Amino acid sequence: MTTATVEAPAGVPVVDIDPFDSNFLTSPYEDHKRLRDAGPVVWMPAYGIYGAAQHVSVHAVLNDHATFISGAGVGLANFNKEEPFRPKSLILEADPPSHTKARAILARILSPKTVMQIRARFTAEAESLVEQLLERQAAGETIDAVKHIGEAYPLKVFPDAVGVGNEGRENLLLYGDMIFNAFGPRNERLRKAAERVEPVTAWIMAHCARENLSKDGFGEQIWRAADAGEISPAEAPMLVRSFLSAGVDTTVNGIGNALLCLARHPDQYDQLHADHSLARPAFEESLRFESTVQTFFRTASRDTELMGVLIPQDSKIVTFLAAANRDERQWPNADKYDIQRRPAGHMAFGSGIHGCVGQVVARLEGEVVLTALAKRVKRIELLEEPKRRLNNTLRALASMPVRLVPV
Ligand code: OVM
Repeated sequence: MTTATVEAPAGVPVVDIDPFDSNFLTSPYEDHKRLRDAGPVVWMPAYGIYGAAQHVSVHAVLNDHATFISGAGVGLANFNKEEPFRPKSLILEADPPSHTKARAILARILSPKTVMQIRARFTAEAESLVEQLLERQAAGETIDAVKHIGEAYPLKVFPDAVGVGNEGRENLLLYGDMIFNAFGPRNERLRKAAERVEPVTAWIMAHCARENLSKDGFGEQIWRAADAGEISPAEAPMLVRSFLSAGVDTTVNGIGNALLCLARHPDQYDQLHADHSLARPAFEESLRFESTVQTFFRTASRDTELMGVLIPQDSKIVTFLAAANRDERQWPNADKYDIQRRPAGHMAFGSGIHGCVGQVVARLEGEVVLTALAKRVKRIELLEEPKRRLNNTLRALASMPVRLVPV
């Protein structure tokens, strides 16, 4: 579905691509190149929005948070003109000064010190998962790298860390699919995901309540910030909601995409298998090569100029994080998956004041899963072509039957 075409502003390269079309979402990389090559800032008549796909322009937008604000929504919808899909996130869809306060609390909870405390548990869970999967495979079961690793691992460790009980955790995947679709247009994909919006949202909000969170998790720490008067008791469940919104479907697909990269590039897996210290750089390169969050939007808070293009106040601009991560102006052999690369400055976690606040936990999950596999598995063989789960924002997978060849 495309909205009415708004007239193209003079002097801006026009790219007539629908970035929420199924073909685009299935294989975006050639269209990403078209977007980059048209210029640092383009006009997209399909939605009447500006677009940035080069590394330099994505970086410029995300690092000027006063001009390119988040409070009017980080999806296609302009919250100054239309009702948000759900009550706004206190961190994602907020600007300073209120953003600063929410960010400080989440950053303290998701700190490197926290990672030191959870590391042993996260490692043990990854090792026992791989062990268990090898046993099930030996007993004749087919392993699905999406369901049994990409989904199973984050659905175990992250809700455990937040302090959410075991019952109904599949709601976290349904909710993630819904909210990441909701950053795009109100197309068929969103309508389908939103069919179950009421029970799923009710489950999520129930698990933001203090009495449903364990005493030793990240969720309870939010409530303690409310006790201390840093936030109001009404704000606490909304910040817990951010954990449950941003912490699962992202790492699920970050891990899934990494496993697909490694299965498709056996020479790269060989290197990881030979040197487990490559787990972290391999995860990082996978994030660059197949960025989980493909796009985020900003809204111009005033008339401005971006790399020679005039952008009127209230315009929406989409930043193609995944295209920036394949920009040949930034990365030598950008389309080569190379786990030795160390792609510092990639945009998969965003950039600037809204850069992923959970990235230390995401990296921990990726690292320990890849390390556990590298130790026990000498090759990941694809048994069938993996199936995609198309989402307006996420590069997501539905299934990936594999054989894990044990050492
Ligand atoms: C939030 C939220 C939701 C989705 C994504 C995200 C990637 C944050 O509710 O704060 O960050």
